[in-house]
Amino acid sequence: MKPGTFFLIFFFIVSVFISCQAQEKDKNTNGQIGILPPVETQPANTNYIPAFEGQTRIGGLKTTTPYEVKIIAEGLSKPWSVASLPDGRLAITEKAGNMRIASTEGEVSGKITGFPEVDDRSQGGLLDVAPAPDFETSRMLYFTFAEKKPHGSLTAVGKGKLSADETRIENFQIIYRAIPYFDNSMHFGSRIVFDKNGNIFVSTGERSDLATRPKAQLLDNGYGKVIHITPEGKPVDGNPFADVEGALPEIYSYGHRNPQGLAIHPVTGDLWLSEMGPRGGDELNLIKRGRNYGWPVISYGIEYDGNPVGDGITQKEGMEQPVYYWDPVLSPSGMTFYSSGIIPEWKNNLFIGGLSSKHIARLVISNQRVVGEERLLADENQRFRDITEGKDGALYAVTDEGRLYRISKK
Ligand SMILES: [Ca+2]
Ligand SMILES: [Ca+2]
Repeated sequence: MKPGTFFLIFFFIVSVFISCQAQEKDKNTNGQIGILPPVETQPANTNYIPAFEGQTRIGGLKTTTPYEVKIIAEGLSKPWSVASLPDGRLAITEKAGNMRIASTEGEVSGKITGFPEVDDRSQGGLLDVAPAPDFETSRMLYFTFAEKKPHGSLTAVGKGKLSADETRIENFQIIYRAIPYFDNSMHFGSRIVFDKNGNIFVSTGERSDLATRPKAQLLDNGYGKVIHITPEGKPVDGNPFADVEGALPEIYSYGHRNPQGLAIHPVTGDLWLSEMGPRGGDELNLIKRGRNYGWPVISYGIEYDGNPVGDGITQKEGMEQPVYYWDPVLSPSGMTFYSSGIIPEWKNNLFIGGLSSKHIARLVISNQRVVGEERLLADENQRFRDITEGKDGALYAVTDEGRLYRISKK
């Protein structure tokens, strides 16, 4: 064989191998990989080094499918959560302590009441809502809220039945409390998702105070945790710390700061969580049973006053790395995976509402890593508090300013 022929064959084999690799990637990401410059162009707060390539400032990408953005309702009062009901309508909580139901055309109901008193100062209030998996027959809805007592507040989970005339939540029952009570109005988390067995994951915050923050690392309390409970509020059998002396049996993961986003991947079933960092260090985490997510020992952020958090370290043995982090900021709140085929390039992408960043982050995820990032609705100048997938394959998002958006195929 002439050397020239040899090299031709060699290059042929290499190029077949490369194209197979590319096809493999296509399957996982619908062909979407960030090849544009990263969407973040602002200087970072820190010069911390990522633990692996692509952990922050991944390549950017841009949706090619034409889509339209519509404000379908305005004037909501600090909506905190939006969730799709089985009939396609949207359940929306308002922070002061009531719910509303909106149609996908944006007709909004009156106030739906029947909740206990909530601590709606600052970051508290009536927070997340999720319909029970059997909502169509049971009409049960699950909520998180900041429960108010004379001696303080905490993140609580409650449930109640939507009345036939849809004006009240009947027989509201508190099924879980992330103890102890603490008298401030910060870092309550919190989101609820149902797993495939009908049990509930709930994220809770560490209440922000320097006195409460270390509790995120301790297993004797409900601060800075992912909690795994039954629909009755009991620890799920087989939880990781059930046999650990002094540990709360409902804890599933720990070491979280203020997780306001929680979603299950529609194909892999993986549980993903977003949490607010301090200055810098907003995180996206893949939640695994019994793991420690590091706060406040490791962080890619700094204190608001510019000092390091703790020892100023980003990695430690026995503590999980975020899959992705933002510095300076996303301020991640509610999030959802997109599972519909209506906009095929969005299938299995993660959409996260950004508060102070004022956009929706679209992340393409492949093999448990972020491989592309896009900013959506960045011209709207809104704090995006929650986003959900509609039964119609559109995305619906609520903002602190009171808007309900519909983002759908043109
Ligand atoms: Ca939601
Ligand atoms: Ca962390």
